[in-house]
Amino acid sequence: MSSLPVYIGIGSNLGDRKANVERAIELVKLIKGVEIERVSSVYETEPVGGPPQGKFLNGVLKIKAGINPFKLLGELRRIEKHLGRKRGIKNGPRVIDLDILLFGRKNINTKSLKIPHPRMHKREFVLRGLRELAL
Ligand code: PH2
Ligand code: MG
Ligand code: MG
Repeated sequence: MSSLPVYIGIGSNLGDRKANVERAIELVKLIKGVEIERVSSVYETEPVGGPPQGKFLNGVLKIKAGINPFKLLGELRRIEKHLGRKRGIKNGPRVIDLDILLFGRKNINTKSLKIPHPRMHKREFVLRGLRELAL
């Protein structure tokens, strides 16, 4: 199976943030067709946008994905749900957020999935992890 380098952004600002991030990484490891290549440090960041809310823990994962981007999106949504994510206000507080940032060199622009992630270049909390993994 051919596989592509994929970067995933992780964020949490509700509940036990560190445990949420760690459990999410463990669950990503279990996705069939996915291998974790690298994990950035996990760092605390000020919330960007949305209502007043607590600080985030953020990090970035580099994986090798042998599944297509829509299948991966479905798996990440399933993990978010499993960890207790409720869909609420836009950019509001969340137990866990798993965003596909880059999927090889693919460009995807559908309602449910946009790759590269349309706001990643403006978000220091994402760039910090990407920068680390690019070293
Ligand atoms: N995610 C958002 C909105 N704002 N701010 C920080 N610091 N970290 C995030 O992960 C984050 C955010 C929407 O997904
Ligand atoms: Mg997000
Ligand atoms: Mg998201």
